[in-house]
Amino acid sequence: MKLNKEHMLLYAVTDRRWLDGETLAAQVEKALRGGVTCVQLREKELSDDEFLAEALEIKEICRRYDVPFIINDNVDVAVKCGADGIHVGQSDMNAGNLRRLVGNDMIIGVSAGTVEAALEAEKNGADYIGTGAVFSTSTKNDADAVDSSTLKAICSAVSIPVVAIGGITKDNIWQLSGTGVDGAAVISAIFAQPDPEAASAELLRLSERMVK
Ligand code: TZP
Ligand code: MG
Repeated sequence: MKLNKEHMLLYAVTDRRWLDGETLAAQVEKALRGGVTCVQLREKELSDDEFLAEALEIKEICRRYDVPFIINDNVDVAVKCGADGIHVGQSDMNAGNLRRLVGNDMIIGVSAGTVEAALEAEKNGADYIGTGAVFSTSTKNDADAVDSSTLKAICSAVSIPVVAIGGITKDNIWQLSGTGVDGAAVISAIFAQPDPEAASAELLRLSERMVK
């Protein structure tokens, strides 16, 4: 699947801490019904076998909605499950080495918190940049802050799409207006909500307004 900037509008990153008896696949499907435009499967605790089994299941759901399915960090799982893409952080493999491993068809996303890191990722073949934390968040304890002027500078420096992440909610997403971002990536604003479908639908509407 070829990535375009509309895929960044509402980018759902999974987290199993709020499953509450449900499966992650069921929650992801609710988010898709609400209109999320990209899904990243982010697993920090599963074994590779468990990660792969889950990836295969959720990939099929994303296919039905024609939404890109991205794997966080794990190249092996991304290749084996036939994901549309892989997302890596600064401490993971660099985009150039990753590109050589996964070939030209896979979408590569890179987290970058500075203009230099974003330009480097773009030069190395990244398809989009994820940047944050743009607001404070308790979902990821070690997230560095990216202030609004850095966010703007990153968006103007690169020509690939940029998605903001970190603490974004329906109440503060409007504050990203004018920064140049192509959308919002969220975890808790969808997966910690009692109704992930309704939360996604509302966030999508707000994100469309924000990027205008
Ligand atoms: N990277 C930077 S902040 C963050 C990640 C994965 C957590 C985002 O979670 P939330 O709940 O949307 O703040
Ligand atoms: Mg990582």
